[in-house]
Amino acid sequence: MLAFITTLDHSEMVGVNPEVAHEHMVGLNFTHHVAQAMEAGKLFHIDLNDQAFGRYDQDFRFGSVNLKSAFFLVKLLEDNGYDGSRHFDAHAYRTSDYDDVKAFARGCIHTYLILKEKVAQFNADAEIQALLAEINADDGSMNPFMGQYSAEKAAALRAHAFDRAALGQRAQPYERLDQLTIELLLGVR
Ligand SMILES: [Mn+2]
Repeated sequence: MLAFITTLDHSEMVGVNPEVAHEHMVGLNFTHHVAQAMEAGKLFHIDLNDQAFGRYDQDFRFGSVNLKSAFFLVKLLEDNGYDGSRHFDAHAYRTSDYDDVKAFARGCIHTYLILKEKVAQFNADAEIQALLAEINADDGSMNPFMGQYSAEKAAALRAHAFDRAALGQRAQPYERLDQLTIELLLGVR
């Protein structure tokens, strides 16, 4: 859709409205796709709900299935100053009565706000931030290849000799980072 929009006569009028459930149905990473839409300046709206991977279009209460995915989605939106609607395209269980439907709606919003607080906690956690700094350490050697595409850059990248053994030696402590994230979400951190 992002590529298609660029072909329209009035592409500035058109953006996307991605939905958590639609991408989890087919096993995709929703957070990555929302990030791509944000980078393109095309995140015009968002449909927050939840969904088991590979099932029908369930439209469950936000955060009710995959808390970690919901957390990183809220983190993406909040860290990058998304100022559009937080829209919950979800519905309560068929068994819900009127009061339970209201509890469902409150639950969507409450979970979003709890995760927003967890994002602030994640960003202020010294141990988590130290792991991120280690993982994202950058010696600048790839800088010449960054930015806009050019044939020269592509050719230089192709000719670049990567030291596979040295790259493999670099610490990538994602297990430690993920466990701390889980402990934070479980409320024991
Ligand atoms: Mn849906």
